[in-house]
Amino acid sequence: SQPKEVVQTVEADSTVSKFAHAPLVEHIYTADPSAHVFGGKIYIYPSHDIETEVAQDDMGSHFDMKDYHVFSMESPGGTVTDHGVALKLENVPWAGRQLWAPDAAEKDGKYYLYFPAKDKQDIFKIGVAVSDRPEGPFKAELEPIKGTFSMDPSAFQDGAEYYLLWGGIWGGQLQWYEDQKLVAGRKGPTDGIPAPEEKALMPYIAKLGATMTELAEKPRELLILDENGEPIKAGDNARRFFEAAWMHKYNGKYYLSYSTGDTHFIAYAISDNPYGPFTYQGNVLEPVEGWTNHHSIVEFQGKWYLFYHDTQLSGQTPLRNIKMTELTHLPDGKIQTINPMK
Ligand code: FUB
Repeated sequence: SQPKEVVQTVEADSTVSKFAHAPLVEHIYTADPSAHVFGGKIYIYPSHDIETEVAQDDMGSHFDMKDYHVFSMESPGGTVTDHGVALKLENVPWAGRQLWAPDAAEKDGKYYLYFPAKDKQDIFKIGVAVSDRPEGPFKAELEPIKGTFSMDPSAFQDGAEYYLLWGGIWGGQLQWYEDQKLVAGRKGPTDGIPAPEEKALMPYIAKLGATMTELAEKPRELLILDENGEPIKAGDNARRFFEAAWMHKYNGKYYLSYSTGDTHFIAYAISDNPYGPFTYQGNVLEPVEGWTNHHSIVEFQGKWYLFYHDTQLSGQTPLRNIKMTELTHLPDGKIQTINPMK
């Protein structure tokens, strides 16, 4: 049966100062908000956090999500509509557990939900589900997308081209791969993490094929360099990639933003090319309440917005709430760092 829509008014007034840094919804826990503008409306594709009996561990087992809800809003600060359950874990034939951070893309009137889940062998893969409507419900493909691994997919459209980005270390399992192949015997969050003076693990990108349900090419690493043109090192915890890769384009430049994980920043790097190399610039967002930091950046009616989460409603890391605030690109192309408390 079709889930009932829940409508929640965030603020009566639609000015930025009124909505900035307030939870967008309070009736369920939500996290990892990927936002896009489809048909003139803002659609948000978040994780749906739930309370669980699963014990906390270093691989993030306590993030035990079982479905996705899609939200929409006509304008920042306006009414937020919960369109109900868009996809359930039990309806993904290959998945075993943990529906983590998703994203979506639109092409030719069809909508594609990209999502990570652990397969029946407990290995993260990235799946895709399809709908005729931005809010779903989505129907999952029978198998994960061939050639993908790890988690946190995000979709980036550049004109007629669509790309998928992904990856995440520790609980995201990226450190278990060499040359994109799973190395037998790697099990824990640090098995396979390079030594501190070695190059950090980087996110991946691949162009999507015409069907949007397959990769059109072998995935490539998105290299992030420091100010001297050297790859960011694995021990540079305040700047190295951890998870939550997101790409946006501003003034002809490509911006790659990502979470630094254990140092809790959303950092960013800039390139002239979607495949990189990218040069580290600084932070988009300072640490939020709760361990994880995960975001998206989207333009709506000429203004830019940051979507992110914290744990304001629960005070507990696995029970998060999504938020949004305005984002500013400065005249030199840098992003003004956002303090989540202001
Ligand atoms: O929501 C589960 C995981 O927590 C996400 O996939 C990560 O990015 C972190 O936010």
